[in-house]
Amino acid sequence: AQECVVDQIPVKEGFDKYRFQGTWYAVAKKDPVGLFLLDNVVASYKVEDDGKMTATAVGRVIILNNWETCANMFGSLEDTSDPAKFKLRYWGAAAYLQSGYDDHWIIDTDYDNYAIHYSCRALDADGTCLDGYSFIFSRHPTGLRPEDQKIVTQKKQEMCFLGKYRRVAHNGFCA
Ligand code: AZE
Repeated sequence: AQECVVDQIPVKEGFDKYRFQGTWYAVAKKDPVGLFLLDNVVASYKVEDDGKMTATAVGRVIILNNWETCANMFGSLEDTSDPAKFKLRYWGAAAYLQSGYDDHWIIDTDYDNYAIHYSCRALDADGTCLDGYSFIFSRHPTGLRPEDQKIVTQKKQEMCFLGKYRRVAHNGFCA
């Protein structure tokens, strides 16, 4: 009965934002409703001197009338009582890009190879996620190591997003 209730989805225990710093390549994503980063998504996290985590992200987008560009995005992550659960305030380098305030949960990571991100934007009446997105990140631009794929599949299931992901291509478009 608890299945898929957002509040019950396990997150990384004792998440260490310092070890999470640096570059992460999106290898797969589950899209939310509406505009989103299409591919060539690379995120970079940093813990500032005051202990607050910030992030940048780049990715190919198509906005308004089929205009293809690279979105340069910025974010600040607000801590919550759970070290793996943040609130992400984000905005674009240009005004025509999106801004927002989303959950930013780290479901699992080994810090050196893979990370599983989750964000639910809207809850259904039963507590399950009505509109959410997720990124599978790798430290390696070439993708996930075979030994990490098993863990990722298991976690996709726990997020109730299994079968909803698409591969994220990297072809140098935003490099
Ligand atoms: C995330 C990594 C941490 C930093 C940021 C992220 C989210 C970015 C978006 C961007 C959407 C842009 C659109 C532009 C037209 C989670 C990838 C900022 C949600 C749709």
